[in-house]
Amino acid sequence: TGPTRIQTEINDAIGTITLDHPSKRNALSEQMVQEIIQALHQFKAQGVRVTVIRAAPGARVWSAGHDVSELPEGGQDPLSWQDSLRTVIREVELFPGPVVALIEGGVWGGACELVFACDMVIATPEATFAATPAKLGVPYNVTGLLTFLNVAPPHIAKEMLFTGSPMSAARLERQGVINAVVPSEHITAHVFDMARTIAHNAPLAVGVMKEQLRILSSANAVSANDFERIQSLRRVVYNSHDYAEGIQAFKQKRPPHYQGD
Ligand code: KFV
Repeated sequence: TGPTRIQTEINDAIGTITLDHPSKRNALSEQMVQEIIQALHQFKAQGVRVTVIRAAPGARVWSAGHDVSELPEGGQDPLSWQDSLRTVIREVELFPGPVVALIEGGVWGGACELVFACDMVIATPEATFAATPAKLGVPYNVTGLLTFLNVAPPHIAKEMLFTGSPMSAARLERQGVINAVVPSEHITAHVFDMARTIAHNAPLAVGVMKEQLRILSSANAVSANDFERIQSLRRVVYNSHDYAEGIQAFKQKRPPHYQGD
């Protein structure tokens, strides 16, 4: 049986992954993530030089982010090493060629980080990007915050993370956070032109530059002591009443009541 949450295609050494689970707004469930990872492995084995990740043409939601029904309700790190979002982001970063995000519609939460972790991002004027951990009470993890800091100026990263509000593609393009804003009728041609240009270049050189840039951009030294302090602060958050409240409120489709404990 083939994938059911995504569609895949390879043409001229360009692989396309289309997120295609509109009934759950392309939420990044364990199953969706496993299918994306399998596609990336298959692309690598078949010599794909550039991968494009998109939603179905005309989608109103690119992805609703982490599947909240799969987040623990408390007492456990929701974004641990094995978490599905963390796993798929590592796979994108380690894919041996560029991964280009083609964005139509709303990008939410963990999907916003996944998109920012891609090597290039092209969006339609209607696309929006929301970083939502503060909306749900989630203590975001260290590498996750680094994804934001590596692509956004600190004030923009903070505005996104502290407000959780959707930010327009136009504003993010002005800030250099995304590469281009292209109307929906031209975005596919634009992205595949870029992908073809890259695919005609020397794949080993491109892949090795990607790997060097990945290593350089995560070369921030954090001491063992500081890392353990951060983990203990995060533990306070995911053990809090507010974290459980945030997840339960989401599942019950009601606004959360946060009290700061
Ligand atoms: N997880 C699980 N199910 C989700 C979901 C999600 N993130 N987003 C939507 N769904 C389900 C929703 O429960 C409903 O299921 C169906 O998808 C359609 O959603 O069984 P049901 O009731 O049919 P609707 O009706 O809400 O769709 P719509 O009115 O079109 O609104 C779309 C959208 C995206 C605006 C809305 O679904 C939404 O606000 N979704 C949640 C977006 C969000 O806050 N994502 C952040 C998730 S937390 C996260 O990623 C992380 C790691 N973090 O730290 O914040």
